[in-house]
Amino acid sequence: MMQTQTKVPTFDKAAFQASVEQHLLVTYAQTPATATSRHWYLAMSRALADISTGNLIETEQQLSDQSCRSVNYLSLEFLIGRLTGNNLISLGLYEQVSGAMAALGQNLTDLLEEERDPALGNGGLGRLAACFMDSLAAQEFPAVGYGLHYEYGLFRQSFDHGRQMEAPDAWRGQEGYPWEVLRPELNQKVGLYGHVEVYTDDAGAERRRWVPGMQVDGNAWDLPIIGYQNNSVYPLRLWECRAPAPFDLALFNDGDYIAAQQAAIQAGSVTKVLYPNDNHEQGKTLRLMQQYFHCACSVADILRRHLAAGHAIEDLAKLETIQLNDTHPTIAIPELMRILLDEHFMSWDDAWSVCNSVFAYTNHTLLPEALETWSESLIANLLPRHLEIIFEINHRFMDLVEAKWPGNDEVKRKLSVIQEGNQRMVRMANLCVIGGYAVNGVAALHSELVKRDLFPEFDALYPGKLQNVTNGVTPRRWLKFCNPALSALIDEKIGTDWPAKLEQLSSLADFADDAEFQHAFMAVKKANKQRLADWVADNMGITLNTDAIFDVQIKRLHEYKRQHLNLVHILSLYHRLLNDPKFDMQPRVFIFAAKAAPGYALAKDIIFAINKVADKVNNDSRLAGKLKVVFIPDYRVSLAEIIIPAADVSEQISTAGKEASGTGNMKLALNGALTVGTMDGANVEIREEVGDDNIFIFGLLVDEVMELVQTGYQPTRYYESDSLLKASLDLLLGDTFTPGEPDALAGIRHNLLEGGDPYLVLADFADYVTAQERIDHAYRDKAGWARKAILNTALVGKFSSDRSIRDYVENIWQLKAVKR
Ligand code: 26V
Repeated sequence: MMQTQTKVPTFDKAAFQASVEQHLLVTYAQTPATATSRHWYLAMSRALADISTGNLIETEQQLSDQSCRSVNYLSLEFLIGRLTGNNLISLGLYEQVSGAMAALGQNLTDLLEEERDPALGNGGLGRLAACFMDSLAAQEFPAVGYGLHYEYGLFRQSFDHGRQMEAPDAWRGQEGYPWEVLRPELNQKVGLYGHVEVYTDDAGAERRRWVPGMQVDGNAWDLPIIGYQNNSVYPLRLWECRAPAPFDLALFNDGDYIAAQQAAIQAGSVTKVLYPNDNHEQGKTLRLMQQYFHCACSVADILRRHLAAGHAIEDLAKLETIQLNDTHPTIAIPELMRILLDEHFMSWDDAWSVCNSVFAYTNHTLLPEALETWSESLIANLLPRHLEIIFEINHRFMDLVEAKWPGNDEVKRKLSVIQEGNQRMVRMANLCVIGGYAVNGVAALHSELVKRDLFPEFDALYPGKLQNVTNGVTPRRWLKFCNPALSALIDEKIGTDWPAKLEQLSSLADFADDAEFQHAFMAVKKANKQRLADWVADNMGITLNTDAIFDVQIKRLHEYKRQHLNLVHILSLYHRLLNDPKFDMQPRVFIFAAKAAPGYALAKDIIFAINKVADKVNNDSRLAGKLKVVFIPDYRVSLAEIIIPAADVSEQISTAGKEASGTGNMKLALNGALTVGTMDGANVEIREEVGDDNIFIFGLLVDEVMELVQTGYQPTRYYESDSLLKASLDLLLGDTFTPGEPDALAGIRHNLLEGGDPYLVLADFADYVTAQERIDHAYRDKAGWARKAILNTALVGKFSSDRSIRDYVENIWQLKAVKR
């Protein structure tokens, strides 16, 4: 066994205990005699936050003193998950604090369960931002995360007779979140509405400036991002909007008192709630206010830091880069232009060259309904000066297009920031590509499709600007913390450096055929399955057999992710178990967890259908326990941390070309689950790493999907010619699963047949069934399965977000690590 040193700060147990008791008393008005577990958790976390806040301030000072180049990660979402347990690992204090709390009569594991997840994101994009912050801090690449301090995070989900119900998520509780610290010295003021004023400056030049109609306050809350055992702490700075009362209504909107009041009320609720849509843009004013508020506060803070450190405004791009997480913070581009032009009086060309070397943009989806456009009239009303600047950017860009493709109006129409029509729209993605120095997709395949299908002309116009950075996940949270038993086993075999150097896992491959290691590895898996089974029994009253295959699909609910393909396969198993005496299968538990956007009716119908099928299947004694279906409510980071270590099979079954990357696929493989997946997103690269024998690939390829759609896809043909498919879909008719309510599930069947099956579920069904049969067969060979599972863990080191961040650093951001 290799032994390695980790940096652990000295820990004064007595002083820490005193600090916890001090917080109990002073912050929460409790004594050890009156305190509940929740009070103990709060006081302990505050005591730890005292340590990290000190390190945060010192790190900030050091980076400012040394004039270090930093990345500013702008994201409307940071799905950070619970911080306390993870921070204990990063601080290297898990064992010590566990001991200190035990001596106070408290069990650390129980205390950690008291923390509510800060659910400040919807799914993949927000979770990626959280993993990236962790990896920036772990590798000490100077960074600030900028986001919003939503009062309510993503809604809490429950089921009422199988239907999704939504409730508000007041994640901070009554006492406030113990890890956050308010930074009043960083507050900003943000304008909204108003008009553009033309004036003559002292030199006699005509100038323009924005006179906002109202102003709101931006309050800065910092959460510490603690570097893994290195003492660097970076801020995740979340802006909270406060509307100062009274409003200057006369200035804001002469005459229309009611409209002015309404706008003022809206402005006061800018950061009330996270928008729960994932991949669907609705174009609401409040959402644009959120985006602008986020950008205005963040850009102002970046400039404040830059100028306070004594740098010239012209040198901004030398010291700062701004990464836009999808198009949600696009308005930062015209905002920076406005400040440079109107407040620093730079020439257009100088201002533009600064912008052009500061911003970079990540694209996370090709789905047309998710590509943001904002109506010109809405922007004109809320941000009149920004619209002028957008027009000027576009005007100059059109000259560039004309120079490249003289007289070609079609290409101009396509590339223009302004989309013509009876309502003119501003295309945010085009603005990002034009306004920044780099654009990246999030997996190799996705980045190719960005170049080939989404932005081919931009690729021709700006060679090299369109790049790839394959996503990754932090191994600290997604292996070391969530799977302590597997982590201990890995430590024993290869030492303890792997959480910061995940590529080292590859040496585990040497043990893939070692019977003893296989046994130990599968014993850990079994224990993790038991932990999940206990959770399900306690919270849902369903008993699970841990000898069964745990087959997991956990992600947002969306048609393109095809939870309904999984469902139709389950129906086919149900049909065969009941009707084909020769059919046999390994016992399987299908586990789902997913939230549907509250306005997405079909997604909610799919949840309902899975829940109804689960009710029937789980209680049908004819199935002899071979088939169980569990839909775990309220999917969130802390649930993923229990489900992922327990998974045998990882469902990654999106229609090829639709899932930009996926990151759950990486977490599951890292924890020894075998993927059943399409050639989509990062599945392609996972297959490259683990090898064809250790993954179950099925389905149409991207180009086959496109060709089938172009030549006229007819799902009914598949239905008519495949008796198993027909029988499975016909189970959705009648009241087999909805006693007394016939055809309650027929909407899904209708979508797949008459509705044209937009995501080609039926086209991929037969191949999916075959892939599932291969899984069933492979699982019967215990040693063979163990080998595959071990090789998955061993061979996915590439998907550490540390590697993703190094790719950004080397190919886009050009940063240097700064050690504390
Ligand atoms: C879009 C919208 C539209 C407006 C309302 C709010 C909202 C919120 C989020 C989104 C973005 C959806 C894009 C997204 O999450 N993409 C996912 O990004 C992951 C990280 O790169 C990637 O792994 C997933 O494949 C991709 O679907």
